[in-house]
Amino acid sequence: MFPIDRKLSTTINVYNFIAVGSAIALLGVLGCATQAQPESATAIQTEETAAQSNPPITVQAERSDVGVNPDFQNVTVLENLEHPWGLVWLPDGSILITERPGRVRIARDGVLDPTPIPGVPEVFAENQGGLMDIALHPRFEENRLVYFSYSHGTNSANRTRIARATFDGGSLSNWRIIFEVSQTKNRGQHFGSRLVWLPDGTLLASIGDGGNPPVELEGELIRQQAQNLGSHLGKVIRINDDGSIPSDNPFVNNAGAAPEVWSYGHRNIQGLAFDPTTNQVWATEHGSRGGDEMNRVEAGENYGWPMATHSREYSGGLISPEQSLPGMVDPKVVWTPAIAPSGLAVYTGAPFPEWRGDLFAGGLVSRDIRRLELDESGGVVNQESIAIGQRVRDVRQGPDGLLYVLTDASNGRLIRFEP
Ligand SMILES: [Ca+2]
Repeated sequence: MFPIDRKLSTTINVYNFIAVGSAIALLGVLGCATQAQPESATAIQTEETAAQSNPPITVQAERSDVGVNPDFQNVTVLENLEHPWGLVWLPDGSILITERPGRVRIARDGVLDPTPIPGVPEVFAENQGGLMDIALHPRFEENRLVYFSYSHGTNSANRTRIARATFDGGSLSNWRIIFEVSQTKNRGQHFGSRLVWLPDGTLLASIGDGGNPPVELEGELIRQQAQNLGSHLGKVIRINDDGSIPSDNPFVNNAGAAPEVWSYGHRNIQGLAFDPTTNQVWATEHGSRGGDEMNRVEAGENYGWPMATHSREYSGGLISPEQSLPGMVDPKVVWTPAIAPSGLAVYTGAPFPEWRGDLFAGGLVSRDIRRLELDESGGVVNQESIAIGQRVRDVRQGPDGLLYVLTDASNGRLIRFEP
């Protein structure tokens, strides 16, 4: 697309230049434009072919020393948050923040209330587990419903749950589980989980594959469940706001499939975002040793794990000899070494017009944010590291159009980027 855009732009500039000139000159310009068409058509074909055959962008993660762009500054908005995981803004500008040990905090007028919001049940808060994401119902102002993802159970039998509760401004009540993974597993790994609303009022949630070897389920490594359509593990699921099943989910007519499944073949998605401009869903996914991914996620598709992956066992051995397989969707970005992605935002705000349409992916291990520029076909064409210096758990755009970052620490912070 770009070559023809440039040519049109050039033609228009020439036209402006000769606007006061003769009709003969104008005809000459139009003639040039006509003659240019075959060349442009070839250029488009080449561009599209290249886009289809392009391997995913692979970058080195040792770039966290890249300096912060001088066009903005980082401001610490809140601190003393214990392993914060997700956040939302209420209509009055207050911020609700989840802490992984199982608390919901509120900041009003920029001041963190020292008392957690009452009404949160006990969660399984070990290792990667605990209270994770938070999302407001799209009609929160009418129904006051807040949604949570969290791990529940014990070290020997646990699972990811999604619940909703009513928030009256001071406490949560009517906590109701609207979804839980059908199988329990052991240990504290790979729960997911992010929550994202689609414009049709359905809710997407990412569910992890259950854990690394040697964790097993039903006599095989639990990660194999990511390819089992009958399991919720290693999936993005889609449910209605009350937990019921949307009738147009991709596998509702497949007798062996869990009807909530929307996409599969995922390892552990902790970044999930909807782009309202392009109507596309993006997800960042942890690999084990290298092979972290960013995928454009679509209904019914298989994203490969653990059959096709750039990732290796933590011991260094192969997980699969295949990095790509027919019928499985390749990632748009692969990060080796791993950045450990968590939190993903599509920027649409006004304060940073040059960032509009870009994706911002947080990195726990890389301690930075990756700004990813997309082309018109949704391909990633450029990547920039914005150093944060702390583990990044979540990235969000605020109602003010500014970018906000949660850092993962026992004294975690909320940071804001300002022009
Ligand atoms: Ca994959």
